[in-house]
Amino acid sequence: MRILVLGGDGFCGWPTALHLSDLGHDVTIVDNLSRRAIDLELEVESLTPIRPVSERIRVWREVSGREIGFVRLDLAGEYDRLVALLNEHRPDAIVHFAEQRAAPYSMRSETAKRYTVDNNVRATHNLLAALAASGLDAALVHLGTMGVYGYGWSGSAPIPEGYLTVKLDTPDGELEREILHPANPGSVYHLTKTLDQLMFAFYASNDRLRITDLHQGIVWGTQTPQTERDERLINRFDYDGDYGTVLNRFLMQAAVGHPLTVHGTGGQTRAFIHIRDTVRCIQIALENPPEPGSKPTVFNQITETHRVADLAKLVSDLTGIEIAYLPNPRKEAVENDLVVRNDRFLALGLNPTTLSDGLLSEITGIAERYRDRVDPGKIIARSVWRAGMETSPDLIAALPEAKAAAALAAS
Ligand code: NAD
Ligand code: USQ
Repeated sequence: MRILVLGGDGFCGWPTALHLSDLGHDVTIVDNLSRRAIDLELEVESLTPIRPVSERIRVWREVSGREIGFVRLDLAGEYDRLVALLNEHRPDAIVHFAEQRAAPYSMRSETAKRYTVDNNVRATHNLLAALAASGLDAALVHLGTMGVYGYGWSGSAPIPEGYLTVKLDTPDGELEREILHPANPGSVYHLTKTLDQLMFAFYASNDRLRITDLHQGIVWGTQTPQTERDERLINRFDYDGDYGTVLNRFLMQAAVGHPLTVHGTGGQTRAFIHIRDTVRCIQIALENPPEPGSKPTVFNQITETHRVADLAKLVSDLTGIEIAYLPNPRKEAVENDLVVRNDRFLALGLNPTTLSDGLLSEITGIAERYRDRVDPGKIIARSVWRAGMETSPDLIAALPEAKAAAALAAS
C-alpha cells in the first residue's frame, strides 16, 4: 500500500513508519517537526540521541534498501498544500499521529491550551475535509486515547470499544441506539481527542470516509526490531515532567538513581501497551478497514492495566530505588477501577507483549547508557491543572555517579 504517516517523526510515528516500510509498503512521513521545536521551548531533549529526520531516512535506506519519503508540512496551517499532497500522492491509507499529545503540556499555560486545541482540532479537521474533497477511498487510522472515556465513570463495568448501547423510553415504546461512549476528558489534550471523535462520526456518515479510531493506552518501551538496527535509527524517549509518561519515567528514574515520582497515592489505574504492539496494532487496523458508509471502527489499543503505585513497587523491587509520594499536580481521581475490553485486536491476531523483567531491564539499560543526557531539573512534573496547586521541589540537585546508582540498586 501507499501509506502517509502523519506525525511520522514522533515517538509512535517513527517506529510505525519503519515497521510499515519493512513490511514492503511505500511510506511517506508528513511532519512539521513541531515536537522537536517543543523540546527547544522546554529546554529538554529526548533521553536518547534522536537524529535529524533526513539522517534517519538515509540510514534506513542504508540498512534496509528501502526508501521512505518525507514532506515537511503543518496539517493545521497548510491546508492547500495538504490537498495538493493528497491529490499528487493518492495514498491507499493514512495513519494520523500528528497532534500535540502531552496532557501536562496542554495544561501548562493559556498559550499551551490554545495551541493544543488549535493544532489538534484543525489538523484533524483539515485532514477530513481534504480527504472528502479529494474523492480518495483511502482508509484513515487515527491515534486516539483511552482518556476519552475518563477514569472511574463506569466503575468496574468493562469499557466497551467505543460505543454503548442505550435504551430510550419514547411515547411509541423503547428505542435502542448505539452511541459513542460519553466523553469524560481529564485535560485539554484529552478534550481534543473527544472532539476528534465527533468529527470522525460526521465525516464517516456524510462523506463515507473509512475511519478507524484507536483508543490507545499509555505507550511504554522505546525500541522496536527496526529502530534497533542502527543506533542512528533510535526512537525518542521522553523523560521530562510534561512529555515523559509514567512507566518509562519510573524506569529512567531507577536507572539514574532518582526516587520514583508517584503522584498522590498512586491509586490511579491506567491502561498500557508496549511500543512493539503499537506498531503491530496499526498494521492490523490498516489491514482491516471499515466499509464506506459504516460508522468509525473503534479499537481499544491496550494490552494490560496497572495501578501507578503497583508499577512503582515493581520497579522499586527490581532496582532497589525508593519511591517518593509527591503532591499530584493534576486534577484526577485519587483512585479508580479500570476494566477495558480489547477483544477486537486479540481476535485479529495480536499476541500481547506484557510487562516482563526482560523488557523492563532493556529500558533501564537504555537509560543507563544515556544517563549523561538527563537534566535532573526537568524530572519533577510542574504543569498544574489549576493555578495554585502544589508541586514538589526537585528531589535531587545532581544525579548520583553511575557507580553509586548501580551500588544503590544492588544493595
Ligand atoms: P509525538 O509528539 O512524539 O509525535 C507527534 C508527531 O506529530 C511529532 O513528530 C510532531 O512534530 C507531529 N505533529 C504535531 N502536530 C503537527 C501538525 N500540525 N502538522 C504536522 N505534524 C505535526 O507523540 P507520540 O507519543 O508519537 O503520539 C502520537 C499519537 O499517538 C498522538 O496523537 C497521541 O495522542 C497518540 N497517543 C500517544 C500515546 C503515548 O503514550 N505516547 C498514548 C496514546 C495515544
Ligand atoms: N504519574 C505519576 N508519576 C509520574 C508521571 C505520571 O504518578 O511521574 C501519573 C499521572 O498523574 C497519571 C498517570 O500516571 O495519573 C498517567 O500519566 P502519564 O503521563 O503516564 O499519561 P497521560 O498523561 O495519561 O498521557 C499519556 C500520553 C497521551 C495518551 C495517554 C493515554 O502522553 O498521549 O493519550 O497516555 S491514556 O492515559 O490511556 O489516556
